[in-house]
Amino acid sequence: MSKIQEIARAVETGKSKIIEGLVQEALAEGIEAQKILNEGMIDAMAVVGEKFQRAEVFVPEMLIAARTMKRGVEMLKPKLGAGETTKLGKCIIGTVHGDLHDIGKNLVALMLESAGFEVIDLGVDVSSENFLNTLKANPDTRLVALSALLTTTMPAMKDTATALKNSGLGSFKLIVGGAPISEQFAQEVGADGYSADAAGAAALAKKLTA
Ligand code: B1M
Repeated sequence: MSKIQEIARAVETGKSKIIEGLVQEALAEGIEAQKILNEGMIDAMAVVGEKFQRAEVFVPEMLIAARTMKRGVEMLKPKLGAGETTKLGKCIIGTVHGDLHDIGKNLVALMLESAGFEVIDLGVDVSSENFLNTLKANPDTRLVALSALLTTTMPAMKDTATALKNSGLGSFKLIVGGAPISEQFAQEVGADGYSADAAGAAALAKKLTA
């Protein structure tokens, strides 16, 4: 079994105690951090999702897999962040109301930070009011980034996007993303941009705020 396969297996089966060692070994073998993330971890989470759909695993197993991935990502962080020194301004990010998924959002935050944004991460289950209040307190915000992982929280994303766009606060760009989100939905909610993944979100954010 390759190191990447071992990492994927550890994420899938929630072996959080061994993940750090495996990631360290993979890095020592010269495997790129992005490859470890994509093929070892993100793909493994997709497998967990498929198993959940087939009722082969349940919420506790998804949670343990998520914890394992988070520990693994912590090890990759220094390698994933390009450490750009350009200052691109403030960015507010959060997962919308009703939604507790944060791994993808955290990756987007990490990429934005390494692209040069000062990231204000509001966490998960973030209400429109919380986004608006944070924007009020930070009128120099250049970017607001919304994440949603559930089809059932897409309406909350729409509500938040509408509230932000109608607030008349600041002159920020709005980007959205997450597994159920599409370019078309992004346009429907009045976002300035959509990206399918974290690296794309950072590139898009840089372009929109340039
Ligand atoms: Co949940 N869950 N979950 N879950 N979970 C999904 C999303 C699901 C697809 C699983 C499935 O059925 N196949 C399904 C949603 C179905 C749907 O809505 N169509 C689902 C469900 C149903 C649920 C519950 C309702 C289960 C229940 O209770 N019965 C429940 C809801 C809780 C809630 O939020 N209110 C629930 C709970 C959980 C846990 C808490 C146990 C856990 C999350 C832990 C955590 O995040 N801290 C969890 C997990 C782990 C998953 C899966 C297995 C993995 C998600 C993940 O972290 N992926 C997921 C299955 C799947 O995704 N295939 C699933 C890895 C991560 C890197 O990818 O987050 O997609 P992702 O991020 C990507 C892109 O989407 C993008 O960039 C990242 C990659 O670079 N991206 C952005 C994300 N945000 C972006 C923002 C951007 C741009 C790009 O711009 C701003």
